[in-house]
Amino acid sequence: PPAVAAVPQTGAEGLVLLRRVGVVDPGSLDDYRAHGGYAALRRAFALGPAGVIREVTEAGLVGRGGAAFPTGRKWSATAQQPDHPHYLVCNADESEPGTFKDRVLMEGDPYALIEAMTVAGYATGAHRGYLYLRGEYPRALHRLRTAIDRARARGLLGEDVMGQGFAFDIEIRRGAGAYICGEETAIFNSIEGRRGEPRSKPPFPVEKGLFGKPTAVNNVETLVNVLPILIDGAQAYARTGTDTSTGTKLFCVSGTVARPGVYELPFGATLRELLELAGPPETLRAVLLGGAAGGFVRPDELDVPLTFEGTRAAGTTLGSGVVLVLDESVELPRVLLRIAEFFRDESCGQCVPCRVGTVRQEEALHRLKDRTGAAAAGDIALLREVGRAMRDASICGLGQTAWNAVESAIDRLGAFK
Ligand code: L3W
Ligand code: SF4
Repeated sequence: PPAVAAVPQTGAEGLVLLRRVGVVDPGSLDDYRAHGGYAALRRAFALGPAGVIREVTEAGLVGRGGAAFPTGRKWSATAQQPDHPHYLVCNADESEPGTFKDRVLMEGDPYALIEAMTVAGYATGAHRGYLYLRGEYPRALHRLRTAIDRARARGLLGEDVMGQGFAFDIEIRRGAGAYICGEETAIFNSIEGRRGEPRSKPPFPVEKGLFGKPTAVNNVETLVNVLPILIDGAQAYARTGTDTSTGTKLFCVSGTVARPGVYELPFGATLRELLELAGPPETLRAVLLGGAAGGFVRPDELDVPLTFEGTRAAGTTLGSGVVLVLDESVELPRVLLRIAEFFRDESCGQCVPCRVGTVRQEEALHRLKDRTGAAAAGDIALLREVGRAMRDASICGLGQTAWNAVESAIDRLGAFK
């Protein structure tokens, strides 16, 4: 497939995560090193595992996969577990509709992810890392495989990484097209050779994860952030962004914009600023923020700051950085039906609220395609009831969030009025 363009919008000097994308030769370890590669791992060895966790915690890094859980807390909890071995899992099963940022990082700067995983393994006491890669990313697979082989050949993976007495290696496992395998505990089942179904939490992976052992699971973008944190220091890193959303964020802009692609902006930039960079449509209907599990933003709300706290206050979420732009030509009921079809299709079927609820939701939206006002009231009431049951009683995030976008369209955009 063609690579998605990484759009440097703040000038190359403003880029942190994308700074090497399109600049380095992704196949060359020497080129990676010439552009600052492996300085972060060297610094990690100087700090020691506890020092690395302290930097990541003080930097305020939170997960970029959608849930924004503090990375330092996750690493510290994993490192402290008495049970061994510990594992590291990189969630690279990027499958949220409208999400393609991790792909850009993995295709354009694969050694950065390998280095960041090595740092994470060192900090959490893991000697083995699994990179769970979306099956539909063949170019990323090829480049990551090459990067792992070359890093191993140079002693940057293996029994004695950088001659520091730390053993660490990485194995790639590929998904096979199931969205649910991006859920962290479904990844464990998939790697273990079982059906890709989520497990109930708690216990959280930090305590009982892969093969029942303490496991740190992190998204690709989260891990890559660790490199600038170690190189620049936690305080310098945290100067970008806001108090509670530090650093920069990758946004996946798609839909009716002139320049779709991946944009890197400091947290706190507004949605309006991002749309200006991407070239907004003349007649904007709405923006779906945070993807299928997120919510809609109206044209009069574009000054919402792109932070975890700002989007929450606006009734949506930043999620994994989906920015899906819809103009007036879009038929909203069809978009909602498409989202409902997706969740019905991807539900693993393990728990009743989600297995049945996603079917009932899709049926109601089918009926609502041509209905408004009083004729729609019964089905909207049904959607609310089913949505509440899915949110309250589903095992995992898929069922818990399957009604978010539909609810947002009804309440915030007046769909079916
Ligand atoms: C230790 C505790 N660890 C929570 C860990 C937990 C996980 C992380 C977040 O779903 C969301 C979902 C999608 N001790 C802990 C703890 N943890 N409490 O923190 O946990 P959680 O359960 O809040 O979220 P999750 O299951 O990881 C992620 C939404 O993101 N989403 C999905 C995006 C898809 C992609 C993609 O394709 N790349 O990211 C979009 O919005 O719906 O709500 O590690 O173990 N007490
Ligand atoms: Fe499976 Fe849906 Fe239940 Fe998650 S909520 S475990 S996807 S049936």
